[in-house]
Amino acid sequence: MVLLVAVALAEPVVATGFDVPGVLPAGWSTQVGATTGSGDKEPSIGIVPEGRDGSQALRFVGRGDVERWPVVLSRAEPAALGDRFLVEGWVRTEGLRREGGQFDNRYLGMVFEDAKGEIVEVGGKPVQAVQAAPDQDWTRLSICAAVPDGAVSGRVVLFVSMTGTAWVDDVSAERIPAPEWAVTETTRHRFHTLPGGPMTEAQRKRNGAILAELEGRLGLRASEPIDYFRYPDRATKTCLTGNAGNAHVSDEHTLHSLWPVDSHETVHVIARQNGRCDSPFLVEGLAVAMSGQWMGEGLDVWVRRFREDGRLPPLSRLLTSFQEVDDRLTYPVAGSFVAFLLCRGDMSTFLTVYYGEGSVHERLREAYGADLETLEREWLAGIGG
Ligand SMILES: [Ca+2]
Repeated sequence: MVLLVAVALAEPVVATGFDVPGVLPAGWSTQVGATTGSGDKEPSIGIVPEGRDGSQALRFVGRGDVERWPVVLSRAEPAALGDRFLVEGWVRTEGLRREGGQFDNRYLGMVFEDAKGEIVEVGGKPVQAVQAAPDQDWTRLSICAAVPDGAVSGRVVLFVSMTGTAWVDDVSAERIPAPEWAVTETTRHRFHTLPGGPMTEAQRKRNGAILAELEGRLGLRASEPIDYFRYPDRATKTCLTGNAGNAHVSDEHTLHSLWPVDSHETVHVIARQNGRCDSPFLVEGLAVAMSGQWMGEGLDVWVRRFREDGRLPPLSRLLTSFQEVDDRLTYPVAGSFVAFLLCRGDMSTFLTVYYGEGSVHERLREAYGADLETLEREWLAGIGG
């Protein structure tokens, strides 16, 4: 986060210490954020001389009999898709707890609105926010909020809708311009890097070699050059892409990674350039199977361990609910099963299942002449242990 601000001059749009006694800063307002009854009793929200270093601060005092909970909002600032805002603030809390039907809101965040003033949700949530701890001394909270498609403005939002006391001071929001990526092109890649997250010449060559090797093993070619974005840290990747994972693919020629060399995502990109696979189990299984290991250990070692622990789910469940199961379990299991299929048949047989239509059960039966349960038994028998 610090790095982003350092490499690209950020433009502050909101900055207040809540230092005018008794009144909210110019442009700030309140509106009802939640109700826990039909009454109009509100929490005490005001500016008090209890800020950091003896200054004024905004204070929320909630009680069990409150039924109408206001949010505190900054004025609307223009926002456009692609913009990001770094929202920061200092928060102190004392005894925050839910009573009755209260909601667990104790956050600093940003809310975005469309041209009609309607909230534009992000990932099913109205606010991109960071929660304060229930009891904490002055702590700096920060959140990077990405402007969603359709939004034209954004506001900083502060919300406490529970019993207890919270103080907020020195709130700011900075517009973070697009970062200045350094680009190095090779025949097959465009490597994009930021200061603090470089990629050496040897690593670029290694990525090129991995691409060629994987194409050979898959029998597929990535016809388009690959845009490889390497991030210096997870906070920067999350802020810039909205995806907090170690690495991901955003379209058929673009991968984003924390690592300077990435084989797993390269498999995804090659596969995506050659068609669509509708099964996350097969997509991740193929990428893991190609590397032959998971977090430094053999795939079958993981499966044996899960079986001994009683944690190995039936494959039928992974086929339907892959994203609902812990990925520390799903990835090596899917990888091990796909590796088994690649031993049982050849790559092109597997790819008919991968790119096939209809249920995965039917595709497996057609390609391997056996149903899922039979294949699963064979696979586990081969793993032993
Ligand atoms: Ca202050």
